Amino acid sequence: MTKNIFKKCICFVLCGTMASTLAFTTGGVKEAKAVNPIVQDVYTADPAPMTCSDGRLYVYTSHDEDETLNGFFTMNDWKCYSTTDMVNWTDHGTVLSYHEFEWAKENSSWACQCIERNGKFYMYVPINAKNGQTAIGVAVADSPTGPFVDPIGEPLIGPAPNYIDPTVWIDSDGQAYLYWGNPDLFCVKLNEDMISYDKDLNEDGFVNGIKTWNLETRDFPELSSVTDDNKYISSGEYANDASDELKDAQSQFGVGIRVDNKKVRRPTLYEEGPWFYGRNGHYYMVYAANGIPERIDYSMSDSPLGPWEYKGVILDETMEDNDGTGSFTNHSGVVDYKGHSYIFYHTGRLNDGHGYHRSVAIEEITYNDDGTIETAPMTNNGVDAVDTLNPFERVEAETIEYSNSLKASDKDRLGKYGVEKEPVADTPSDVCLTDIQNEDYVCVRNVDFTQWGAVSFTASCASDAGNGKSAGKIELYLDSTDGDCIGECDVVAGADDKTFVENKIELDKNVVKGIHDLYLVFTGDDSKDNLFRFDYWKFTQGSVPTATPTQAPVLNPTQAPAANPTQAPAAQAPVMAPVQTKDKAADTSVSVPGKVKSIKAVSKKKKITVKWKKTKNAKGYRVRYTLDKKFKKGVKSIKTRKTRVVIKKLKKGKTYFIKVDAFAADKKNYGKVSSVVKVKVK
Ligand code: FUB
Repeated sequence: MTKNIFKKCICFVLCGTMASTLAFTTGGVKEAKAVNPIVQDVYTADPAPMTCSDGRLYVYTSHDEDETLNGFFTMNDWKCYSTTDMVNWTDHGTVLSYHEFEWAKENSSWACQCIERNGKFYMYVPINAKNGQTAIGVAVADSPTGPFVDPIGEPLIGPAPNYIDPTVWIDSDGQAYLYWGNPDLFCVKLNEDMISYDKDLNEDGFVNGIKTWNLETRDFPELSSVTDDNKYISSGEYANDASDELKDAQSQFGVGIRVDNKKVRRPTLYEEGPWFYGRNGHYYMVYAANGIPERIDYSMSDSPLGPWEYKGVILDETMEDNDGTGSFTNHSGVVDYKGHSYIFYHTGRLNDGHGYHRSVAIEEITYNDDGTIETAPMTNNGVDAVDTLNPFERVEAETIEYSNSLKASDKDRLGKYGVEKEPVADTPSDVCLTDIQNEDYVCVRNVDFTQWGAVSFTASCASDAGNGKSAGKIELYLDSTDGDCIGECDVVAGADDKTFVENKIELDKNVVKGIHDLYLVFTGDDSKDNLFRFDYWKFTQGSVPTATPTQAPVLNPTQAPAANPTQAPAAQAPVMAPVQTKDKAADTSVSVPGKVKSIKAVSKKKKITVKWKKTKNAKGYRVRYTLDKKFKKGVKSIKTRKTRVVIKKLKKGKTYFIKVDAFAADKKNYGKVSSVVKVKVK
């Protein structure tokens, strides 16, 4: 990459020499990359998303160590990432480990969940107690990223066999429920302090504070000697012999063939990894189901304590059009954010991925009017952005959509970057990007430089290269590492590797404008394992003209022209329209295309071919399609320069709604949208 970079790079220097006649194209070919898995430098599993009062969406994950010991889960700590747009994730590093719990045995940091209450954050974790049995612990923090501490010095629940996978929800009346368990399902009603429960509760199915759904073979006498996996469990056959309890369990958590060592071990589909929540008056229990490989199923109820009713499959890699997981377990977390609904899960899709090297992925999901959830495909593409990234506010260097880290692909870099605690504590974020080697890069997506452009770039870095000496460079590319370089920032070392220094270069605001994916490519001494630590970066916006009646600037709807306008965190994860990427900051001087006419669509073999007439002043077209008549949910978009597209991998039997509009040469101004066509997929 280096030669390429230097050939293409047009350098801007601090003293302000500008390449005023810069020939620049913003349309570099986008590198083939997938958004799933969302973290590429470490293995992450068991995702637990949480919307936060700071407006960000956090996801807490367990962490599969690179070295798998004894051919089993090797997990020592929990990690945390956050986003405001669903595609760029800020790495907050390790936020908790089993070391925090004095009563814990090593290597047992399995699936966790965190929840906010009254300005505090409670993380529920399964850990092995010193006696080897599992237990549910709790840790509390004043911030979503910790530090988390054990407030009680003992397990919250247990130890007891198979106490894993806690999930927590605070209902609208303020009552918090904690569910957990494999293969039985348990529940406690947490006290308001979130770190205790009433152990004397002995009513409504609670015994000593715990309500249990018995879901193992041994719980049903009629299954105790069964070795014929079909006799009781295959649909229908058990019906005559099964007790009412067994029938009830199966109606709540599904009926399936569940065989382990030739014994029928699980009489229902429920396996583990419950995710409990309420939404629009319905309660949901989403869980890993159907044994190995696990898929994600769900049950619903009108009450937080059941009875549950089995509702079906949300994610299943064995279904058609799935990109697969490559992991024998699965574990999900479901959340609404900025008007969209998502399911987080894990796969083994990173380089050297497998059942003990898992990685977090996300899909968008759709709720039907009755609250049921549509089955979703598991994809490599992941989800679309729901917001842009504001480069005029400090952006943590560990905010990343994609990086060429070790595990992203076997073709990628030889080392891997990491995050580490900052050696200085006076910065808002306490981690920085580290282990940066020559030709590493990170990409951040949908960076909105606005129509007024960016005039400078600043990067805060620390290095041991020697005071005033060069530690390397950060090269900036728009839309591709193969695209044109918009600037090259020298990283100059400070007094020592703990001293962060701001390095600044000037940019041409006529070049760095609009919405782009930004690639930060690190270059320097090839022999160094860590060129520099990188704490944050930011751009400075070009001056914003004052709006007058005759000169009104065209604003995008989420962005006022005042200083650093975007991304003000809203109190409660506000509902926002999905971002139509790279079509903001419209320029009124270009010829706006007309309305797209004569749109026709036909379906064959799970594809839809859409055609329309050529439109005046159109540089290209945007085709939007969705299952939602109102175009509010699950809208996907394809851009093309032709007057025809083939939409692939659609759901057979589903009816899609499609509309097309044309964009101008500036790729920002759009003409009127065509009429909507409706097509059933064949
Ligand atoms: O990550 C360890 C275990 O694997 C979790 O506790 C289960 O939910 C499964 O994902």
